[in-house]
Amino acid sequence: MNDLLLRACRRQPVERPPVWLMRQAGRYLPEYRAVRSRHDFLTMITTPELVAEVTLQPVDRLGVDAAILFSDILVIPMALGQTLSVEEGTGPVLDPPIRHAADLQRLHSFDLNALRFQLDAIRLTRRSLEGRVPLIGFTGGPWTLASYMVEGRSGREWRAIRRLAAESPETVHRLLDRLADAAGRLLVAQAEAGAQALQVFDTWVSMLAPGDFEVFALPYLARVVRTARSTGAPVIVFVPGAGWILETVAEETGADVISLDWHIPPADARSRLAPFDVAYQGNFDPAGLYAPPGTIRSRVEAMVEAFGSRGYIANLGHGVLRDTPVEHVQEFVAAVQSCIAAAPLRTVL
Ligand code: 1CP
Repeated sequence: MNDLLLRACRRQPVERPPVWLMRQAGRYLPEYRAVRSRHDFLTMITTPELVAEVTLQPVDRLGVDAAILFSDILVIPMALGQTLSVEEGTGPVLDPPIRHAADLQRLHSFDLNALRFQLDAIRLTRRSLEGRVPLIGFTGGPWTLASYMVEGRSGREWRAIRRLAAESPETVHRLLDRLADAAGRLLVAQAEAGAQALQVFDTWVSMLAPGDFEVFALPYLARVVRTARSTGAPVIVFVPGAGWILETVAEETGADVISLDWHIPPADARSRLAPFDVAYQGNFDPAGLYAPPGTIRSRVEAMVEAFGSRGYIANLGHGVLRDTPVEHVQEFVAAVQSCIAAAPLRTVL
């Protein structure tokens, strides 16, 4: 098996850095749009055969070094009793939203049986992959999941959850506690079903002020990572916008890999994370993939050079944008894969 990803997560030597892309299965791929035109999003993520098919699309088309399960972080709110719909234009909607302490009583207790479709999909996808590349499982971070559950949809200001956190912090803590439990249990079940690495997406933590980050986000995220690490699978943490608190995230979560957005220069991330036993992933600006292929190649080479060879996974700083030309994504992958691991002597610590 191509185990470059797993070795890089553990900071073991690699011949070259592994590469995959967040949102590598999605709208920019014509073969994804073909499946999506026949099925709605919910049918796709709840039908193991369709999950396996779409998860393998970028592996076949791009030759990436990892597959990520085609699913969504919002399956947890679904399992807790909110209705999820994904609409063209508006994005995901969760109904009814949580707005008061009393709304928590309507939630179901978390039962993995409600997400059997996802675990079945992992088993089937592993069989379809036939050991070509490792399969990554994932969940949302508690703060991000709570944000969608309270807002009921994607927010720009995320006023509903920030208001609830200010007016009734104990309500938000009760919700976060349940979400940390659910996310941790789901990741353990994913690993048992065959996921070989686990990523936690805490996408919306950046809306929090520093003090609130430490109260509402970090302890719950850390709990999820600790639970997931008990499986032995490496855990990747993605907290975009948290460049200012990188060391705290590494130290408090104990993650194996920190996934970085493009606001942080690679050399800066490396020197700040050097005291921790942690690998890093990222951090190409997704909009940089609109550039001509020659420019993509030189920027990728500079990124790989700056990150160094040990404990580095090439990726974007966030998901692939939906109108990215496929050939440009192919150039990104090919450019990483033609890099030879830099000699250890060039590693600057
Ligand atoms: O075709 C469509 O209309 C569906 C669009 C779509 C897709 C392709 C949604 C709805 N989810 C997904 C798949 C998805 N979501 C994956 C699959 C694996 C892969 O990366 O290829 C993953 C890992 C996610 C995770 C996810 N969902 C996150 C965290 C990552 C991130 O981008 O920050 C978030 C925030 C979501 C919520 C969500 N679900 C769907 C959309 C469009 C969104 C984002 C909404 C928003 O911007 O607030």
